[in-house]
Amino acid sequence: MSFLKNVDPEIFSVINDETNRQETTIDLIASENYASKAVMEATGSTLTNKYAEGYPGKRYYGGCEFVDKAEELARERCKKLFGAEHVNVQPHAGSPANMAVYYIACNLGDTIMGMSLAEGGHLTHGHKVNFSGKLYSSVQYTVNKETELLDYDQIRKLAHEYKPKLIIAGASAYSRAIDFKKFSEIAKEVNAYLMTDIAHIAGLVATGLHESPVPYADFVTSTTHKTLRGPRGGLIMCKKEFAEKVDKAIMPGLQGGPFMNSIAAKAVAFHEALQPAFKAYQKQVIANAQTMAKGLQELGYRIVTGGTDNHLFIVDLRSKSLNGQIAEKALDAVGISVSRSCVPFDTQAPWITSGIRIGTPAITTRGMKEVEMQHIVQFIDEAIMQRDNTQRVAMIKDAIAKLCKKFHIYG
Ligand code: DSN
Repeated sequence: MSFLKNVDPEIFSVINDETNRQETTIDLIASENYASKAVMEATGSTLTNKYAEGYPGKRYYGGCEFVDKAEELARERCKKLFGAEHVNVQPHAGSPANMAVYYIACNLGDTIMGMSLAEGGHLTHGHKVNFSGKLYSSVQYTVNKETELLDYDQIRKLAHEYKPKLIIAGASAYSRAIDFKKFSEIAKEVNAYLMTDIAHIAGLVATGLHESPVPYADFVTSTTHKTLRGPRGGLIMCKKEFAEKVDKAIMPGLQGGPFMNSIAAKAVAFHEALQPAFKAYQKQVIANAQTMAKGLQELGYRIVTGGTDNHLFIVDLRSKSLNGQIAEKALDAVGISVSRSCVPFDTQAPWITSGIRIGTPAITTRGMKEVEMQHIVQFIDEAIMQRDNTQRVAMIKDAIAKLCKKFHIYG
């Protein structure tokens, strides 16, 4: 980055510091990953200079012949990866992808039904502080109080009671498989559209390690930077019958010029995800999450739902008389990043929470396997329980930095 170093030493220094932070600490934030250097080269390419409002072959600007190819490659590769009939790769993020679907499926004020944020859903699935809860009448389903699993009987009952125009299936803090077929049956019963948001599990879905919603849902949205390990961004997949509506909802409905550099980087990520190594990676992501969840359970931590089928799990810190905020801070102090998380029916404020969410996509990209998971479990436990012992905290931090040195983020 010699140009950046000369032109803007302050930002150069910030980026260096952040790279160093990523290299020397353990990232257990379930929604993060390390995009490949190839993805980053595409993101930082000349395609950032190009305006291309419209779609391949029909742009409102000249000089689009090469970016057209990039977008066509991204669309075709994504279709192949997920077996989708139509794909729009222009959403800047998951939120506008979801917004575009609501825009198509509903009129303002219509009822939508999604999973509540506190029980593992997402802000854009109808939370009252988000556009989705302000512009639409939002009904929220939760999980079963006993099992902490999605309760399809409750979802069916709510759907029949409120008759939503759109049902949203998908989560950002749910560690078990989602039955998309069952969701589609419920949606059909009440004549609702079904949107599935697979942002978290996209990599698992792409490799067949989680049931695909593509055959069942009218719309499937995702981000591209979580388990899918691409650049930051979003996408929408849909049945052919909705193709034109989806494209129009994104442009001109919600967005202007697409980020062609990001679209090229998405194409690179889809290409990488189509390789056999990507399936092996996703299998290891799950194996690592299961190893960590079991290890923490053996140390007396309660894991929400009792374990995990995917890349993440939630630790209920009430089992150690602690809260999420304290644990997040204690882990930060030794160089482990997690995000605090509500547990189902949490009585703590969302800023405090009773849990932490732990995910393995990033550390698995570094090449860590079961044996490292066992070490990390020990580090987590000690960092939390010995958080007031300054000497011990420094020793754990040092041990973590040593572990990180063996697993470079760009090896
Ligand atoms: N905020 C992201 C997460 O951490 O799960 C989802 O958008």
